[in-house]
Amino acid sequence: MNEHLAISPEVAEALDAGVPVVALESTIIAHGFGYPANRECALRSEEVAREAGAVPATIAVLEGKLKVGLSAEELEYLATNPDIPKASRRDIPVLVARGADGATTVAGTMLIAALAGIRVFATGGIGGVHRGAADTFDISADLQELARTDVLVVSAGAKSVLDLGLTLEYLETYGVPVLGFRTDEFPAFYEPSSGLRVDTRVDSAEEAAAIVAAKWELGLAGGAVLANPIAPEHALDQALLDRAMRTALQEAEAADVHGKDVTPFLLARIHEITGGASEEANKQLVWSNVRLAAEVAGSLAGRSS
Ligand code: PSU
Ligand code: MN
Repeated sequence: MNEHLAISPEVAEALDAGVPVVALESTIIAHGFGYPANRECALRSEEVAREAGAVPATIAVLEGKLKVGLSAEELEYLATNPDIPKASRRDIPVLVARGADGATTVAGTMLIAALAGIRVFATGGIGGVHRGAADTFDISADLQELARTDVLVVSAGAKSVLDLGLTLEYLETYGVPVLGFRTDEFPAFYEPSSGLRVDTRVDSAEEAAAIVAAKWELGLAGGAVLANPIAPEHALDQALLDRAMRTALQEAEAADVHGKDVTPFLLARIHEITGGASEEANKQLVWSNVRLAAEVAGSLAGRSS
């Protein structure tokens, strides 16, 4: 066991007993929503995992420890301190050495989940290739993490503020399977479809579990994306969304926002411009992803017993 890991007793017991465990990230808590929506999203996510038969393991770096499974107080601390920095792969050694706090991104959460032996992780949306990346080189470290770390990430696709076509190309190049859950298209977070096809459609949690199990049995390192479209009744109005995205992208450019600040800036502006409608959609899609992740984790646990 890694000396920097601090796994909660409940998660450790579940892992020992082969009970399904679902990892959850903390950037979404510190930077994905305002308070108290972030707290509600995080607490309800844990509840949804439990209702679906899995133990939730929310992941963050606290006082230099890689925490797997947080207390209610720790969740509250993350929800009320937006100053806690995003923690991706490159940041984690710095935080550990300094005994500092970090809210883990998809990349950061995946690598800590893998250290703890957790194979399934639910989030809202993954990072991706940003529009204009040919000039800025802004490609989320989430994609490289998917290429190297053995964790299945359940997400509602990615936001169309990103270049979704290039994001899929990148994942293809790095050998990351992208599975559409009951869809032939890659979902665009607030919208069930993006107009871009995925090559593999799965219609059940078992099918997704069988594919990642096969990948890892073959010794093929790296993760996979299970792309779960937002339910149509929770999807955002297309015109409102287009307007919000356009404005947010223009403002980011005008304000010269760079690096790890880009994604939180865009998310916050979209939430503001859509007047909370996107926040509700965001919560609903996260909970749907947690439910599906718990089912896949259950199916994987069943396969290995
Ligand atoms: N996309 C969302 N919501 C989020 C994020 C992305 O719709 O909260 C967060 C995730 O934690 C993701 C991170 O891993 O942003 C990606 O940041 P960057 O683009 O800086 O890699
Ligand atoms: Mn970036």
